[in-house]
Amino acid sequence: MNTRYEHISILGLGAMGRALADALLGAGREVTVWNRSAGKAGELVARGAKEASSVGEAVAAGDLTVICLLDDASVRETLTPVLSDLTGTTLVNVTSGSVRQARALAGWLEGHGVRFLAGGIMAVPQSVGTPGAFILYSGPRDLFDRVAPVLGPMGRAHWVGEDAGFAALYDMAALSGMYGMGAGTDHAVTLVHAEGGDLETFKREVLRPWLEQMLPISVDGADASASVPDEYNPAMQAVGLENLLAASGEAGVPAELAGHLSASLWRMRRAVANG
Ligand code: FVH
Repeated sequence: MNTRYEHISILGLGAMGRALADALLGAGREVTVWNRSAGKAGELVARGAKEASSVGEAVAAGDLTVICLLDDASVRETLTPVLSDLTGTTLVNVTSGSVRQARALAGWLEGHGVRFLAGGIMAVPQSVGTPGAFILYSGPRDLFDRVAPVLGPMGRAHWVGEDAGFAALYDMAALSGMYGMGAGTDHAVTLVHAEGGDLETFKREVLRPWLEQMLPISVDGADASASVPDEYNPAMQAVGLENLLAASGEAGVPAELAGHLSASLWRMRRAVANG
């Protein structure tokens, strides 16, 4: 197969779809856009994009279509009416969803003769196209190899396997890490604020350097069995977490904000109980 992917269509002009289209236009790609509701394409059209009046028109215009909608249900709702026109097209879905949704979507579309890649965006709209942004893809490696250079301006393309579910798997798991970190940092500043500490000083002089020191240890030491290495002394960690939870309660921080600490405490107690 020697399809040349020179013209890219984007379905979905939410914050992320607009950022993806903008990055592709900035790199000189030919871009056609479509959105369910009107009024979101103006700036992109001013920058050279074409606006399609229907999903079918958008898919037909592009050599490759990137789908960036709210969720799996909206992707299916959008593609179902044009299913018979999708045979022989190339679709890349970067809409967030579960692993099983991604596998089912791949099976459904490949069953209708679509060349399909699943994606997971490791960027926020304002970082799309910057050096730190990357996008996970899973599905056929040969298709990824052809598509990656074309979509590169959206974010560094990174293939994670033939299984269509893997982009979603790594995306969701990475988001779990991010939300865990966010829960910890939100709780940290709430505690400092509640006890009258200086937030700017705390963030700059304590939290950031501490987390920079701990990030590699935390990531490299992460363990799927939820066991705790002996050198971490789980009994000591459990006492420390109990103290931290007590300090949080004394300061009047809502218990819901300390849920991540309860999870860590559960893990330490389990390690102690398991010897
Ligand atoms: N924005 C972010 O920070 C994150 C970063 C990581 C990846 N996510 C995922 O990207 C998908 C799109 O996110 P978004 O930020 O563009 O989201 P919205 O701005 O809310 O835009 C949603 C678009 O989806 C369209 N849409 C919703 N429901 C339907 C439907 N039933 N049929 C057709 N289109 C639908 C919506 O259209 P409209 O409301 O303007 O008519 C927007 O185009 C998402 O999976 C994130 O998890 C972003």
